[in-house]
Amino acid sequence: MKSHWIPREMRIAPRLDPELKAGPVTPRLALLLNPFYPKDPHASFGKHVLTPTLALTSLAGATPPEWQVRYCDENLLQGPPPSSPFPQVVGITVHLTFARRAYELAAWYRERGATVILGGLHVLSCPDEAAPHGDALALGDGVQLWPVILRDIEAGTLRRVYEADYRRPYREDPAPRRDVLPRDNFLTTTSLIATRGCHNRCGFCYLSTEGLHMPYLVRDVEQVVEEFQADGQPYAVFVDNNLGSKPEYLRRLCRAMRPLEKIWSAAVTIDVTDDPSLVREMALAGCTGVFIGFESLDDGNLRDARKKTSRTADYARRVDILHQNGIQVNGSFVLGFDHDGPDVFARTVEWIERNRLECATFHILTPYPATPLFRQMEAEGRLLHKNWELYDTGHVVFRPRRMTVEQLAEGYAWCYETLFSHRSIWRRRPADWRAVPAYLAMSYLYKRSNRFWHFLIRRRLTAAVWRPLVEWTRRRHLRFRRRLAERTDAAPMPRAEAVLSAGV
Ligand code: B12
Ligand code: SF4
Repeated sequence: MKSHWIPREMRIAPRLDPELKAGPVTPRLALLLNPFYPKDPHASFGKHVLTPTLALTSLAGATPPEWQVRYCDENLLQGPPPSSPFPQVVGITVHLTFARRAYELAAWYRERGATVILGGLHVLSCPDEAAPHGDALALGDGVQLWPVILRDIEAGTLRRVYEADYRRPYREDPAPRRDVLPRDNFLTTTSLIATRGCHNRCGFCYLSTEGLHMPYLVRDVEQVVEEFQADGQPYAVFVDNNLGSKPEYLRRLCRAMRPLEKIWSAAVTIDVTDDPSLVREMALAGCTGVFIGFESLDDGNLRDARKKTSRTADYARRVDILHQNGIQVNGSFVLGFDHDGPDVFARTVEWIERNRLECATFHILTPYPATPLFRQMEAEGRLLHKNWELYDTGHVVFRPRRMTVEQLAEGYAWCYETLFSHRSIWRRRPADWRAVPAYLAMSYLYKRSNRFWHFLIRRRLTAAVWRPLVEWTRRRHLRFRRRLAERTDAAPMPRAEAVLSAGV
């Protein structure tokens, strides 16, 4: 297996100085922290600065006005998190892959006098594990809990556990505060969210976590448009699990976004193509790319996962509908399901190339704690360990049914190597030659330039270098949209020359 370049600071979290004596606690100062996680050298480093998580900006938006808020994302490679002025409260978002780091940070801040609140997906899945590491846990929707927690801290009545479900009307949430973000460090700061939940409940997805009740809720389209406009960026990434669960809502959202003349990408399921007129509306509203969880090209795997989707034999036709509307397809594929044998890797890559997917991400099947898949694997004695750091979809953490652990690990690496090779990039070039230069620029800049990404991230040059490219894309996309709007016939459009990709 080829070894990949990865600098130390992308593998190992910054050192927390055990000797450091922090200054006095600053009352009503809250620090919001996104902990470090090791990067997968097979994939693009660019995805980590594509767009920020909305967890912390949403908490910032829900913070009472008498509190000051600071934001820190350790993955921006700017060294250890801040300690001067020293915060009264530290809120840490915890996912399973960076739970250990979150606990280290929590201990470090608590030793120096801060009150530490832990929240996020992993705290909900494993509250007993998280409990000793924080002064309080937030289980569920932090937008409701965070202001209550801060008020209890002020009143000296902090409880150990706070719980909120996701049933409150979504429109009642305050807008996330994106002004707390370091704007230079991200390709775009406009992570948007319009919907919550998903009409599916796949057994491997975190949405099927025990105790997580997340009905499909939508925000008012006007709120979403206002946030998009207010952040002043030309490009937004929707971080919704599935923006297309309610097609009629998506249509309304598209119509409301169209006059903004901006571009965006989003995750949807392939059934968004059930109605090609909806795909056209997406393109006319500025959609340049979609992230689609195809998961598998085997119907048996999808059935086992309880994913309600079209037959895999129909995927190719549906990808074409997106392409005809100038929408790039970033396909997500999960490897290691029970019907997958050692031939799955070559078959998947061959399919991606044949259908000219502009981008794809691969994930080794990973049983997230408290999901049906986890319980099944545990009951069958197939889990190799519970070292959450390796539950990052880049490592094999269970015994596959139809191949060995080594075959799965090597096959995963092979898929990325093959897909990022010059040969594969060239094979997947758009059919319309006018779209080829922009496609090649995107492919080489995004996927084959990890040294360059490292340089940009460290020097905080991500926005400076990418913004002109994004603006160039937006202008080209506006021309494409005009041509698309003028066409009344059903003849295929030449592909749009998009340069960006959801990549989430
Ligand atoms: C944006 C995003 C990213 C971004 C940024 C991630 C980051 N942490 O910096 C990028 C592209 C870098 C990324 C990378 C990855 N991601 Co990601 N990502 C997302 C995505 C699409 C949106 C996150 C978001 O903004 N959600 C909206 C916020 C508002 O929801 P939330 O985080 O749950 O926060 C709410 C509550 O949990 C709570 N809360 C959260 N934190 C805190 C803290 C406190 C103090 C309090 C009070 C409350 C609280 O309040 C919030 C408001 O209700 C989610 C899917 C999703 N829609 O959530 C996946 C998701 C989080 N990613 C996931 C994964 C697996 C990854 C990767 C490992 C994938 C890969 N193989 O590369 C990588 C690497 C990250 C890692 N090693 O952990 C999984 C995590 C699964 C799990 N059980 O942990 C998710 C859920 C996707 C999925 N369907 O599987 N990701
Ligand atoms: S379709 Fe995607 S977001 Fe929806 S439940 Fe399945 S994996 Fe999760």
